[in-house]
Amino acid sequence: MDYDQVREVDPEVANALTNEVERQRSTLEMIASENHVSEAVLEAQGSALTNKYAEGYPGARYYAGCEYADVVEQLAIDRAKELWGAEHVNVQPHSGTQANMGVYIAMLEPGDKILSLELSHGGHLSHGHPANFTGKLYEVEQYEVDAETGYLDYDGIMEKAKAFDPDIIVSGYSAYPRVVEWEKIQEAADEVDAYHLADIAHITGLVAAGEHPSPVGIADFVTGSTHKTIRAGRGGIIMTGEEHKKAINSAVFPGTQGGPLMHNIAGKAVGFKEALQPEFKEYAAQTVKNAKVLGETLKDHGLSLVSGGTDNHLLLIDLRPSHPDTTGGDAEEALEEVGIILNKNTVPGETRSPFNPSGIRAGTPLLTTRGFDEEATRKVGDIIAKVVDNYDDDEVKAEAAGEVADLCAQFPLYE
Ligand code: DSN
Repeated sequence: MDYDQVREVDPEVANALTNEVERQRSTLEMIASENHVSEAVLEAQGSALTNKYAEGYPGARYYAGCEYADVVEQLAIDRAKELWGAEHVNVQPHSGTQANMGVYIAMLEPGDKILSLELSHGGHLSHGHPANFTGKLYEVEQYEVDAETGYLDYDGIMEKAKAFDPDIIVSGYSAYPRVVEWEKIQEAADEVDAYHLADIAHITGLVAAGEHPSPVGIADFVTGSTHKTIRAGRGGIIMTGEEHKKAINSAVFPGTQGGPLMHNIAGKAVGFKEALQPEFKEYAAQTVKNAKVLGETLKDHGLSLVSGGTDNHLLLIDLRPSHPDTTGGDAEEALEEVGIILNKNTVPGETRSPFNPSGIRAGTPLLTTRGFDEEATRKVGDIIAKVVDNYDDDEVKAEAAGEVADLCAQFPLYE
């Protein structure tokens, strides 16, 4: 990855690109929503399809010259149907948020009601946060996880649904480490005659591989990101039944987007093909095993996990019980110094601010892509605990940085 042609035209950008590859190679990336896509996916995303306008859908475009765009988009759709078993798939959303927007615009009117999980309890901006279009266009009521257990409170969701009478209930989360019982949320939606949108952005790959139960066939709409655990080209996806096909397609284009990003759709098609191979199931299973081992290791070192552990690819660490004077920002910064990249995160019952909250979130999708097994992941847990314990001790951080460098060398990336 030398970016020779970019370098000839624009050395400043070329340097930033090669530095970014080097940064990813030489640090342990643990942001739960990220992944390292294959070089095949990178190549597809950098293809000449970026030049093509293809408003419309395969076989029904507004412009000429779409024959290869049609091939690529149809392959992405067919493969997605095979991966997730949905009747209808739209692969055009530019992101997970755009996918959610497609559903809201298709099914709701401004002023309609959304019931969703509160952001600091693991929800997402596009589920109704006041700073997001959802919070401005719709009336929003939010549910929370159980304060004691950190698990979703399904009875509480049912109660809120009855009291608020929403038009849509949103499930699926950004920082929830446990299995989601989709049927229970569907029961609440049925009770109040609301639609159910399951946003599986984080767990698309786990659902496709059978490592997490699927909401497809339960919820009316399933949205996702295509670059997280599924490890395909960057963007979003909407899945639904035949009955909503027309409404969803019209809401994406022309409702909320113009020309689809065909190069990204090519990256989705290639990544979906990779995810249909048997090795992907092993990858997803190992991602979950690694997350569990990471959680156990951190607990052995005295750290507290929201809900006490994980069933999926991520962990939410509440620093308050073990390190009352250390903020998520302190921990994020010290870990970045040693080459472990994760994010500060709010925790349920947050007592600080979203800008410097009380927790950190860590995921194993990227380490697992590099080939980390349980033993190597345990070492990462040891390093994280040591750095959090000694976040202002330069000697400890220098030792940790050396250990991170050794692990990066042992599990090379983009060779
Ligand atoms: N930014 C993503 C995450 O980190 O969860 C969600 O959009």
